[in-house]
Amino acid sequence: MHAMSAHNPMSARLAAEAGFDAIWGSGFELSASYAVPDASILSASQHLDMMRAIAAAVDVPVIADIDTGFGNAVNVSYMVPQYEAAGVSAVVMEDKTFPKDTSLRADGRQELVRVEEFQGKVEAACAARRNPDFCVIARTEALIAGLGQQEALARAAAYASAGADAILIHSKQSTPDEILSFVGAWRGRVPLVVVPTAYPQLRESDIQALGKVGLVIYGNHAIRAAVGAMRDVFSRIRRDGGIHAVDADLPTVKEIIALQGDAGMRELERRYLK
Ligand code: SPV
Ligand code: MG
Repeated sequence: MHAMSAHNPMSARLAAEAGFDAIWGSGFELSASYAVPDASILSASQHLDMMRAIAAAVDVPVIADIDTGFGNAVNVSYMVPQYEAAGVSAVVMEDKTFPKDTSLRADGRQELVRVEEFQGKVEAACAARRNPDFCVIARTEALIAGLGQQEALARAAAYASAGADAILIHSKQSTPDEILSFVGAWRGRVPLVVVPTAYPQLRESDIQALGKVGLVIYGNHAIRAAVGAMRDVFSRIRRDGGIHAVDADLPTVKEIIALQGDAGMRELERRYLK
């Protein structure tokens, strides 16, 4: 299964249209779209509201990135049913301290909570869900924090025994070695989740061949694509002194109208405007 990041309903709709199996409700992307660091700066309700809007816009499952769970196990217990009610299918919660720092920044502040504390948060998340099919994915940042494979494996096993349905193992090394070694050593029964942003050379076929990875998340490609495209078009318009040259290179207004669900609106008009 492959999930593409999204920061709003339109990016989610484009990801679904491209054929991704799920939407990654990325905290990094939402923070970036507000032009703030991915460091627990946005509120839980800002993220929750966006997940609700995304879930309403697509038919594929939404996997919500709830960072550290917005506090302790009590906060997690309160938030999980709200994500479920918002139409989300899974949450990913990481074992960092609140407020978190983003994982992929060089020299970020990466402090982990005690294993027992995070087990309590995983247990609280599992107990709080109403639909047994709702997935609780525990994410360990042990490799990101530089604590090594033994610590990462121990944490992953502890979180699986606390009830996590899958373990997200994150790495920021520029080669896949660290992740490949972890996956090879993983003896747990639950599947793994990987986010190959930092080691993009690892392809889907390589990951599938490992056999233990159930989900690949592309963590920030929607916002990076959007930033690149906007930068390029905006600078061309300034340079060209108008929109005459870029116009032919952009999606048409008609295409945007279609993506806004115009066909559905016209159908409602036909049926109900009397
Ligand atoms: C996100 O997309 O918000 C993630 C993945 O959590 S990462 O930014 O790589 O930590
Ligand atoms: Mg995140």
